[in-house]
Amino acid sequence: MNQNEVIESHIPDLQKTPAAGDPSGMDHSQKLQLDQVIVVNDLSGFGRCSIAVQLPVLSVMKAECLLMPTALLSNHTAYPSFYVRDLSEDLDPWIREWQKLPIHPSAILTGYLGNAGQVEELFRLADLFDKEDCLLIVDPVMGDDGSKYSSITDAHLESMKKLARKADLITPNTTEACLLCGMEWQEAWDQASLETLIEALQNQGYPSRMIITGIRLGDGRLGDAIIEGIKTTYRFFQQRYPSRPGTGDLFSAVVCGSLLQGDTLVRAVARAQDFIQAALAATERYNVPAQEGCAFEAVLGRLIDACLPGEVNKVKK
Ligand code: PXL
Repeated sequence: MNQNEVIESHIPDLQKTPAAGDPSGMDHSQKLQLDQVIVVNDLSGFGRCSIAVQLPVLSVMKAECLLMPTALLSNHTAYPSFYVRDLSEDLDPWIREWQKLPIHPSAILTGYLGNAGQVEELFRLADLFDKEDCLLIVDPVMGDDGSKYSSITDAHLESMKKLARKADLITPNTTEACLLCGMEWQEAWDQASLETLIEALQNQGYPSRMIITGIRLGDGRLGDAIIEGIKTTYRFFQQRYPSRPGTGDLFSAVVCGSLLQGDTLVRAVARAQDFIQAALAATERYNVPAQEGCAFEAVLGRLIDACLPGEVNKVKK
């Protein structure tokens, strides 16, 4: 056997028409459809966050990413120094060009928005592209650990409240959930205080599907509340690893990819939690400084499953 034969035998013949009774059971007569996801977030060149981590995650989950960067940064803002170029002026011409293109997204996923004007642009984007069966997922990035980011003005908060009310799903952390409904933030939560928070959000017109992330119980457990109308499911685990920049972006991307593959909201959160815990565990084994985020590359392959695009049940609003 010469070497060429060995190599050839490993290359699948993609052109070959499958024989009747294909053992995979797939119907090859129909064209499959990849889901398009519009990802609106900043692009930080170093530090593993925002678009830089969401694009690979959604790609391995078989979604086509359409990118709308809200700002370019040399590295994320947890570093003492960084270069930033705000792209607020570019969003309008970007959207205008997109109107000429075959864009029919199954989801719009929003993350960091630089100012109130950018949030308003998102309304235009949603009006144009958020058609029936398109999921609008808003991660209302505004703060952490009980504090608003310094860039978040009152006008930004008010616009973000409006955008969150328009969403099909929001994924605030506890700080952002409190900002959205005006409740005081607390470090540790219990069932009663969580119920008060959820009720306040529900009474203020936020969507029936919400995931409140990064909830600390005060006994070392960390987790998420998955709210679907009157039903809330809690998923907590013992926190083994400190949080790192970009985990929120990884979380919303995995949830988005899972929902497009037909998973329930609870299953989508379970996949996101498991992926991030595996990524944090792998990160410990590599020499990755805390600011450089989560070495998700080491476990990215876990998100590839047997499900091919177009073969899954699409989530309905
Ligand atoms: O989600 C993390 C993140 C995203 N984008 C920017 C950031 C950070 C965290 O610091 O600074 C610009």
